[in-house]
Amino acid sequence: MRVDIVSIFPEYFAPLELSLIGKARATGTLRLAVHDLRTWTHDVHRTVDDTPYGGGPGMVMRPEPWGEALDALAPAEAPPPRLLVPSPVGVRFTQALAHELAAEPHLLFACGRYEGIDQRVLDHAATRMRVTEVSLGDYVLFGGEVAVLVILEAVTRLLPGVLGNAGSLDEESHAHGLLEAPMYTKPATWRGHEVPEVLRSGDHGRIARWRRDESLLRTAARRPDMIAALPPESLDKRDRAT
Ligand code: 6GU
Repeated sequence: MRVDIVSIFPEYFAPLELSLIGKARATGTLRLAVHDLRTWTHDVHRTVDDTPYGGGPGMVMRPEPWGEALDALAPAEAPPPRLLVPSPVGVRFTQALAHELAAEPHLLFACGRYEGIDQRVLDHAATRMRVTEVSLGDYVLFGGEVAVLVILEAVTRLLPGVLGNAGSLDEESHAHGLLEAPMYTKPATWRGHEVPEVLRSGDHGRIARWRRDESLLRTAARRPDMIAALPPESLDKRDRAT
């Protein structure tokens, strides 16, 4: 997968050298480039923002540098990337969207700051490529940079070969619309707290049932919205009893 990121703070992306994302880059699974939006300014002050039409607080990112950046990174003659614009007015980022993005050959992230990017940049880009404004949740960040780190981490771990144990993708929280059961490792007793007996029993049927029950109880307590969204046929008779 190819990923381009445009931001006025390229330094935010230093952590993408680390850990499994760094490894995915080193092996070529992820071809990532970070670009400074000010590359596409031409005045001495390298201005990227101006006051909003119609008034109001804050500043808006001017369209010209963004237009040139998108022309350079998504040239008309090449297959268009999918443009992602992190924003609190975007669609909610979910595991389902992470899977969808992991199947794209080329993602282009446009990080806005201040009160956002001039709307015409998105409207014009939409005439040439798929544009998706994405939000992490119902709160406001200073800008899109941290959101891109979150989205890229969720997407990169879904790319083939990135996770050592692909089975963990199937069992994890959100894979089946439920939160995962609690996990334990050795020692069996620690500071007076015991690992549940069933997990030490070696009875795989009982263990699977216990994990399913814990998963349902946890999800019902913490995320009743996820229980409400479950297709009824995904619950068996034992589940309903839980
Ligand atoms: Cl993606 N960007 C900004 N600026 N704020 C947010 C967000 C994104 N998601 C939640 N709040």
